[in-house]
Amino acid sequence: MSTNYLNIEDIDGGFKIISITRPEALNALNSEVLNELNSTFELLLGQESGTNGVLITGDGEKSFIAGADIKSMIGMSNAEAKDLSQLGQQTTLLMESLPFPVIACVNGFALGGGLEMALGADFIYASENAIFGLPEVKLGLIPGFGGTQRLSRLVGKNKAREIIFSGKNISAADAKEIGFVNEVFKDKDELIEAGLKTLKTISKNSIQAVSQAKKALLEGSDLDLSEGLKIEADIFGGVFELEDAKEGTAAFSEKRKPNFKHF
Ligand code: DAK
Repeated sequence: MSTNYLNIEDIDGGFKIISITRPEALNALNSEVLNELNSTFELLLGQESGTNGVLITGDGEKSFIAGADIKSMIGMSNAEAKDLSQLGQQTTLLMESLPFPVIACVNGFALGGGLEMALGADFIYASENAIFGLPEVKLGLIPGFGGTQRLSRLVGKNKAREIIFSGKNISAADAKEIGFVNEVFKDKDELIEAGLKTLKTISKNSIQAVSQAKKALLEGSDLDLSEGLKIEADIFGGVFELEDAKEGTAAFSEKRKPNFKHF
């Protein structure tokens, strides 16, 4: 697939680094970038894509994604704004449903739609220069790519209210303290190295099982505990149909390393 705004690097072991590359606008998301991300995620959704994990990052040092493209929103009609919002929401939904881990490696600005995109990954690593925020209310807007929904589920309603109502910038260290960044690294090189190391560690396990655990977490996240436990039991049952469960348990009893089927 040819892309104008994405640089997709294949890394040994079935990993990919997807870099958003629109330097003239600090990697802001216009509909072309969102469409390219959607097409890429749709391709990766096929199990035959041979992928065991993805890092999503922003090209260069200065910006992960500086938000939705503000200039392209000027004068938008109600219908156009809704279409853009649905396109961005679709991108984060596709990313969330990928059957392998996705880590957002945030370097520099992750504002507005940029933070919302990172929140669609499985978790977030950041470099020390990362700056997070949902400044939409400063523009007379509200977060439109899932920010009002995902951030509050992750950090609680009151913290989310403070972040969204104030539109303030949040440092990497504060984001870790609040709980939406897992780890902070010195610079972009260390950030990417750490992201790849984590993907490699995860891929020593059964990616089939990781994918099913991801599904259980996602499907159960909005339900009460008893409904969530039903989802977990269903998915747990389904895992026994998969080759890796047979291989993993057999390998344990035969005192050998499992030979998991990766995608
Ligand atoms: N959109 C378009 N262009 C952007 C941009 C953005 N979000 N951010 C930066 N740029 C462009 C700048 O306009 C500038 O272009 P030129 O003027 O040189 O042509 C270039 O990138 C470099 O930016 P600066 O010169 O401003 O660089 P600085 O280092 O001085 O400042 C900055 C960096 C990140 C602090 C600053 O650029 C800035 O404040 N950018 C805007 C950040 C922001 O407010 N982001 C949130 C955007 S709102 C919805 C759907 C989605 C959303 C809302 C509703 N529905 C449809 C309901 C989401 C909204 C957002 O994400």
